[in-house]
Amino acid sequence: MFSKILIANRGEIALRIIRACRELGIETVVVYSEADRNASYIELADEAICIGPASPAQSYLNIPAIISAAEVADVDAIHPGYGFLAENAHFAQICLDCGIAFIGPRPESMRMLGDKVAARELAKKAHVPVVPGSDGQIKDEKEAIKLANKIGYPVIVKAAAGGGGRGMRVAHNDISLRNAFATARAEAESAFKDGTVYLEKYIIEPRHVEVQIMADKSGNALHFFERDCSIQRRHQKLIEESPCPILDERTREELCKAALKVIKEAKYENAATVEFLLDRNKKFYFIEVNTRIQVEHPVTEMVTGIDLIKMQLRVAGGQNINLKQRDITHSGVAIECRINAEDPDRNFAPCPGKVDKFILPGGMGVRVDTHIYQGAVVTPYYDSMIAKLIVHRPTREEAIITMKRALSEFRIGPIKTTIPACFKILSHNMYLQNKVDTSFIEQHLS
Ligand code: MV4
Repeated sequence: MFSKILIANRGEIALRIIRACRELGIETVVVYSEADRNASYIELADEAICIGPASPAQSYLNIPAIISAAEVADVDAIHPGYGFLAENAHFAQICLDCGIAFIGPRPESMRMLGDKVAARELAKKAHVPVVPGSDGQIKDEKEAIKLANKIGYPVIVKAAAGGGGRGMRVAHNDISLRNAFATARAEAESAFKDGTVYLEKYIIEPRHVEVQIMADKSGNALHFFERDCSIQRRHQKLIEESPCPILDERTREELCKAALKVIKEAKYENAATVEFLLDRNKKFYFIEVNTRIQVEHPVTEMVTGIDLIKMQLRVAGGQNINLKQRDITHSGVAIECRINAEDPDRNFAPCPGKVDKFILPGGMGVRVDTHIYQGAVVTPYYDSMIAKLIVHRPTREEAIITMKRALSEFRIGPIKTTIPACFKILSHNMYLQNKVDTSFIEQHLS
């Protein structure tokens, strides 16, 4: 097991990782930018090292500065959290080359699954359903049009290097497909320096369902059931829940087994999330794999009772998972609301500033993961998420009631937050009746 690790991240996830390390008896070194010098978790880490100015390129993405800090502090491993360098295979490789463990998958797995065309082919090889579409990449407009006419419109052109919604274009006919193909390719070329694109049938009003996986170095892989993340705005999730409220037990088991097949085919290790789209007939289709721990991991922790960050640290340190799949059960319903420093009345524009008022909710079934405190300053340099509010109750109805109660207790001012937007969604009939899909916010909250 590791005796000391470096946390290459900030905010609530830095605090979350410190907490897991403390329980495992692992010393922590946190790196921070000049903008984060007053961060709460700096007090809680065993050591803290400033790695540069506020701009992410000069601090949290600055590989030489982070590796230097790791060398100076003499750590065994680096935890990348999510975002920043978490899915950067080049960074993971440098860690290994410097004799520092990377708390995540092997660089080769990251590189392979980061290529959505390769991931799709891997899923096919593992006999996991993928959205009908191209075999490998699409080379030109002619090929795209021929395939679109075979599978039927609408179709979606996606960048192989994309993910999270970047470099995607929908087309409804041959003419718009010419345009979609050219713009998706150009966008991919400029954003990722890789213009490779592929084509899929466009699934109308899907739900986004993802399966949590953990795998050790000996090839033991377990699933931790699914999360429904359909409440998103512009590919930013706002509310997540587990289990997915519209899945029957049989489909759930098939979905989770399918996710495991993909992970085993990839000989993957550490935490992963396998993403699927669920169509109106509740048929699921693999879309991509995220090779990191995700923001919404706490909903899975609450329903399974398992600390996923501690598990990541153990398997990265070489321990095998001492559980069988049947030992992993889920009970009740967990919901997470992301509290972002954004103004829902101004199109969710970032709303940085000093937090003068900060009163936390609590009570039965309530968990808050946040690094914010009264007097903290939310800067404009990073992601606007300032807290995650998670509830865990026996039923969905009770979880919604508790979440609304907790949201109404949560007082943050004078900066604006997504608290009122979350409250509105949780009060909406469509949400209560499980009639939401990924277009819900655009359709009902604008
Ligand atoms: C799709 C799709 C419909 N059909 N693929 C968006 C992010 C990326 N992970 C995949 N995405 C989508 N892929 C096919 N074949 C619709 C989306 C999509 C979406 C997916 C999940 C959550 C929110 C979304 C919002 C818009 C589009």
